[in-house]
Amino acid sequence: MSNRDTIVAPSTPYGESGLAVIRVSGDDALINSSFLFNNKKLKNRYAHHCKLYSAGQLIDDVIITFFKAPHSFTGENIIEISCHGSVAIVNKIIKLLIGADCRLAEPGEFTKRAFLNGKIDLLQAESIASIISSKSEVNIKNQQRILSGELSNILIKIRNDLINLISFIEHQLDINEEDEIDQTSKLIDVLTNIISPLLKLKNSYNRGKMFELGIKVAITGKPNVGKSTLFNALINSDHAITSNLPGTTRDILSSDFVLQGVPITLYDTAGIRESENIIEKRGVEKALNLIKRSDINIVIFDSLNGKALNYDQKKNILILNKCDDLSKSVIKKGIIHSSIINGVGIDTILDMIIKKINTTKSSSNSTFISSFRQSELINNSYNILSNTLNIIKTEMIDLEIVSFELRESLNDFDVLLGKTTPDDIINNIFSKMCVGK
Ligand SMILES: Nc1nc2c(ncn2[C@@H]2O[C@H](COP(=O)(O)OP(=O)(O)OP(=O)(O)O)[C@@H](O)[C@H]2O)c(=O)[nH]1
Ligand SMILES: [Mg+2]
Repeated sequence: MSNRDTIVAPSTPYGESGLAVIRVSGDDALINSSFLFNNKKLKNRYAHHCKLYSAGQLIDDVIITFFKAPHSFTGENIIEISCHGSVAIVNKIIKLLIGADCRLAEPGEFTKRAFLNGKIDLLQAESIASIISSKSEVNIKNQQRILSGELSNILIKIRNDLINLISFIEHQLDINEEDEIDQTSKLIDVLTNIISPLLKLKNSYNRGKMFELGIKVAITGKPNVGKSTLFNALINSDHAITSNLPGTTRDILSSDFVLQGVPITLYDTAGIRESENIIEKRGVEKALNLIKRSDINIVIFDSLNGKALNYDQKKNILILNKCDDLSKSVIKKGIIHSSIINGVGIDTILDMIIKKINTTKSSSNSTFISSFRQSELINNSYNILSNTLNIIKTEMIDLEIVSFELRESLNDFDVLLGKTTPDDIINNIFSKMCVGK
């Protein structure tokens, strides 16, 4: 157990609310806070109804729960005070605790202590931060899997396999040359098995990032094809101005909604055409830029005015609009025929967005990574291991070099799990969390 000082912070946001929770953590949490509840004896993991007094004045009627170390979130003694959600009451209780040798917790310090006390590893700590900030059900589901240790277990298994492989190679290095048997095919097999789950994780990053941050869907096309009309229909509001004058939309408009648990940011853009008007020109530049950054582009063509062009259908959803004689939308040659103004085709377009998302989340039942830190380390170790495998396959191998490379990669796993992560990186991870987490 550590002898860290006692920290205190509200764990719920400041403001008017039914309840607010204040958390106190440290070896001395009980000693430092017991004056508040008249030194009442607290049973472990039991909700106690108490009245808090200061200088004979009632502060609030509260529920106090005591979590005895080491079976608490931080691994230290924790006191959780559930009071009425008034800023004045929360401030008063915190002020009194600070006067009794507690100090205000830094952002993420409770989670940092859980990490430092070995309750969770760094991947699990990162998943807590992601869960708190996430609006995406798919991401939350994945982060909960990481929090329960799924990603850690995959990486621990790869790390153990690497250690065994290194031991095997070091043993080979100790054997006399005349007793040596060619182990190349064994090395290739073992290393291939180590690399395979790593490659899966490496490839999951783009998908993971998309589910954590949401998916950008841009509505694009020539002027007057009905982009803003579709934008309004999809978000069910008259947010964008529509008119029969080509060049109505100039700036990019955006709106957020959630589709099957995935957060979507939908963008309406300026119609793309050559223009002498400096403002319209700027709008077209912005639209072209957005097309590059978006995950999905809805490209609209006007059936009354020109033909749908052949676009790549991987990232694009193609729509031929103003097919006003249709009672139901049809899809011909991969192009949705719609009459957006009459509400025909909206459902088909939404279905198509879901279909595109689902192809990208094809294996959403397996754990995916969404953190840049994790992705960089996994990429690095993947590159080292696959280069080493190629060398073993193609050249006369020098086992000393192989062993050196494997150790390099081993280091990435230790940093990933937080075993040897530099302090500044650890501080950076926790400081991004909120106070009280
Ligand atoms: N007939 C018909 N008209 C439509 C349909 N959808 C939109 N319109 C009309 O087409 C005109 C242009 O629609 P907008 O949504 O403003 O087109 P836009 O692509 O955003 O145009 P810009 O902002 O100028 O690029 C408006 O008068 C709409 O009412 C449709 O399905 N059928
Ligand atoms: Mg428009």
